[in-house]
Amino acid sequence: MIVYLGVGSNLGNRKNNIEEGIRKINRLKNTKVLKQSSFIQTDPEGGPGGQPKFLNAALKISTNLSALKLLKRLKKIEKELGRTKAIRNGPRTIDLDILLYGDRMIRSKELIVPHPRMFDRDFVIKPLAEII
Ligand code: PH2
Ligand code: MG
Ligand code: MG
Repeated sequence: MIVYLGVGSNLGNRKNNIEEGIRKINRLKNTKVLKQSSFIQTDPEGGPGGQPKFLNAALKISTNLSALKLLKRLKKIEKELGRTKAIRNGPRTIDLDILLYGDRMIRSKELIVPHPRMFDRDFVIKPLAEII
C-alpha cells in the first residue's frame, strides 16, 4: 500500500525529531520511506497561543501494515520521541498523521482517512504537493 504521512514538530530539536521519526518508520516491518518532502517552517494553526513555530514535512511510504496497525505504530514512535501532553493542537515533539492510505476511505472511531483537515492546511498540502 502507498501511504502519505504528514509530519510536524514544534518542540526541542525539530529537525532531529523528524529525522529520527523517519528512521523509526523505516524500521517498521515491511515498511519503507520512499520519498520525503523538504522541511518548511510554518506558523502554528489553532491550539494555545504563543507556541513555537512548526517544521512540517510530508512522506510517501510503502507498507504492508493495515491502516490501524500503522496508526498504532506511529503513535508508539510519537511516544518514543517524547510526545506527552494531549492538548488539542498543542505543542509536540512530533506528530505523525496518516493523510492518505492508498485510495481507501476510512471512517472508524480511531481513524479518519483522508485526513479530515488536510485540505484546509497549507502546512500539509504544500509539502504533500511536492512529492505526490
Ligand atoms: N498541527 C496541528 C495543529 N496546528 N500548525 C502547524 N503550523 N503545523 C502543524 O503540524 C500543526 C499545526 C495539529 O496536528
Ligand atoms: Mg496533526
Ligand atoms: Mg496527530
